[in-house]
Amino acid sequence: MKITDAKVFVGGPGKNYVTLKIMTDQGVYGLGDATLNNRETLPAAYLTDYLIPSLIGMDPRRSEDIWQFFYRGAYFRRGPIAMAAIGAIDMALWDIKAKLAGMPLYQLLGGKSRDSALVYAHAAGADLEDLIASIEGYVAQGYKAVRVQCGVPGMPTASYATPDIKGGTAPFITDFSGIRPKTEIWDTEKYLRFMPAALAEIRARFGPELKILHDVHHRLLPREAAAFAREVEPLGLFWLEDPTPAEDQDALKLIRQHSTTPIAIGEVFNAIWDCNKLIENELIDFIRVAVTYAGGITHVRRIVDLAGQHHVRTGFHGAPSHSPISMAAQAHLNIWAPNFGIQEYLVLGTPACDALFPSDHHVTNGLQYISDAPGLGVDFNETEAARYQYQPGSHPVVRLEDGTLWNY
Ligand code: GCO
Ligand code: MG
Repeated sequence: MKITDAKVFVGGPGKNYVTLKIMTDQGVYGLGDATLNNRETLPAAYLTDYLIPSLIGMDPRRSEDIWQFFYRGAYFRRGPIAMAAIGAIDMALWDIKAKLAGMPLYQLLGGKSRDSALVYAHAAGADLEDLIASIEGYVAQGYKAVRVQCGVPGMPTASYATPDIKGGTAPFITDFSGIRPKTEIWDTEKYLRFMPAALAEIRARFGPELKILHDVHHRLLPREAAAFAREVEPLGLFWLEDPTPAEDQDALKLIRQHSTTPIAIGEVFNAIWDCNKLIENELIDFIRVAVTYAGGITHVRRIVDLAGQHHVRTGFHGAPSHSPISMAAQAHLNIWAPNFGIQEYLVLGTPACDALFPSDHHVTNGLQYISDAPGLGVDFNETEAARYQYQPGSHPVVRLEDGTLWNY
């Protein structure tokens, strides 16, 4: 069996999804997602210029050897661009393998460990009242877990992932007005004075059952993060995410020494080597990698297994930039992983998105139910794809009030 061709598409409804389609001499094809938010043309070029020419002619069933070939063979290993490209190939090969077996992918991983997988939605408000209304909306839809982000009084701009005005909708992270980033202003002291009390009000308002998550988005220093985690400890958060940038894995020790608030980290990691110390030293509770830029199912499964040895559960990244293909790959891992925790899930199911990526994976009452179709269980409509093209966009950058550049 041989790979005969592979094509890359960039575009989608309001997103720049990078979709890989691998064709074989037996008519079976596989799909992968290489979307790297706001750098989409780069994994696309890495695939087209460097990987696909070697891929053609290979036996698609040898997914392990193909992964090793592209990872070890590159010499310059890792990094989000290369790992997103390798990840897309890997997803597509597992799609092919499961289609050949006539089974949904989760059966090849070891079968179902649960009937459905818990997901969380994103609630956001320009202020606390606005945020509470947003949470109420998700609770009314049956969500059991909600990430809560709130505008901070006195902060000169909106905070991370919050609307500019009351009643507004939180912007999708990407600003499509061009490549040049807008600036958000950040003030740690204002945030630290406001956010723990806001979380306490949310807990009091919604009671003990709601699973409350909060994303600090890398903005605090380790000592500040430790103090924050300790202060909110009585609120029983489901998790506190990215309290501090994780380039320094040792920084997480300080947080752990001062608090039992569960810590989630890893959406920007590309490899097991970014989180092995965090996991082995049991400094985190949830690992947030994504099958896209952490090298696909083959590599993420290794991270999940390492995590499982150390009481670390999964909480895969599911920002809106992930296409239904990687969300499907994660759905299969979620239904299998013995150490599954939660899945970030933002409503993908707009009519335009469903038309581009038909599937019957679905979320009801805050629970994700998996498709039993062979493979990943998601398709790609090339006629629909022809309607879209790449649109340049960017993340904001963050500065302190005096102009110092900070972590977005
Ligand atoms: C999350 C994330 C994202 C990122 C985005 C950047 O927890 O979902 O923090 O929303 O900001 O992926 O491109
Ligand atoms: Mg995050």
